Amino acid sequence: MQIYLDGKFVPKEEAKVSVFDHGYLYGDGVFEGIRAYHGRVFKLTEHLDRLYESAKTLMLDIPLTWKEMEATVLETVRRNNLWDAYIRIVVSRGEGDLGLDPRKCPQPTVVIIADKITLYPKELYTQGLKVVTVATRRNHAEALNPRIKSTNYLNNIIAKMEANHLGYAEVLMLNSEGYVVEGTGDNVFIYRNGRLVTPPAHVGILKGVTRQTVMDLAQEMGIPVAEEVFTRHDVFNAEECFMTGTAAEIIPVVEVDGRGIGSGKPGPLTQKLTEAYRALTKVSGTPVYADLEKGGAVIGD
Ligand code: PXG
Repeated sequence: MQIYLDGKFVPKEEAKVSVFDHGYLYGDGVFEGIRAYHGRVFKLTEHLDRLYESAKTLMLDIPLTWKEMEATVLETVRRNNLWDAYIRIVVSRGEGDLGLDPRKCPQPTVVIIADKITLYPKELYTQGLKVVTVATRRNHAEALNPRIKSTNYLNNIIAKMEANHLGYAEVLMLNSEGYVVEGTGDNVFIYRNGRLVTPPAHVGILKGVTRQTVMDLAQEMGIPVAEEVFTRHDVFNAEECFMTGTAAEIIPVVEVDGRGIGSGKPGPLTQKLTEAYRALTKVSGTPVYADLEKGGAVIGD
């Protein structure tokens, strides 16, 4: 495996970062998780835009231009001869001293990993997911804005641990006012009375790339989509519920806090959107290999 680290491609064994890196010491950094399907990187522009926006808010100067980053992501996938991949970009504050001060970190660290994708078990999609809410609330946007995809995921990890402790794999997180916001690594949608609803960004969510893709697909299907706040009560009484994320794509949610959602099985709209999403991933994205457009089958360099 070849990993991009600060301007060079190095073998996995040599891809080492300093223990003085503030990404390690303080979780000071930003990241993206992106997928490639059939030799094309899905929604690369949207992921890179979000990476640069997260960095801007954290006053973190990414040492590569947007265009250089795009080219380097494609090159990382190419060097590893991958067609289907999970890509991780991490930009951390870089090496500094033991204090918090980011001004002591002159050079951000840039890492790009492209690995084989591990798919979730099929049962997750056919049987659906049972989730719970927990006591830990999503970060307040005025404390640590969830729109920043930072390398500090303790809020989500604590919530996930609470769910695990109760015997569940995933959480439906609430904000400090009790509104439903998102999962620990996925956005949430409910469907009721012919309308698809997802929480708006201002309640404190990461604006998921998959979330936007699903909203676009629903619109194309003629299904009204709204960004509105809602509570657990609205979820319990929804006809369908699902979560969206780059890794999981669209996962049906069939139970929340012991209440079965709709029929208690993955709903027909969830299934229809899943099919549409999968169809889209097959045909769209930034080509990794130059002659992909011509139907060539060259793998790697
Ligand atoms: N909300 C949060 C908090 C996320 O971290 C999403 C929503 C979905 O966004 P996209 O753009 O992927 O549709 C995410 C992203 C994991 C894992 O291993 C998940 C994410 C990030 C890192 C790891 O489950 N999710």
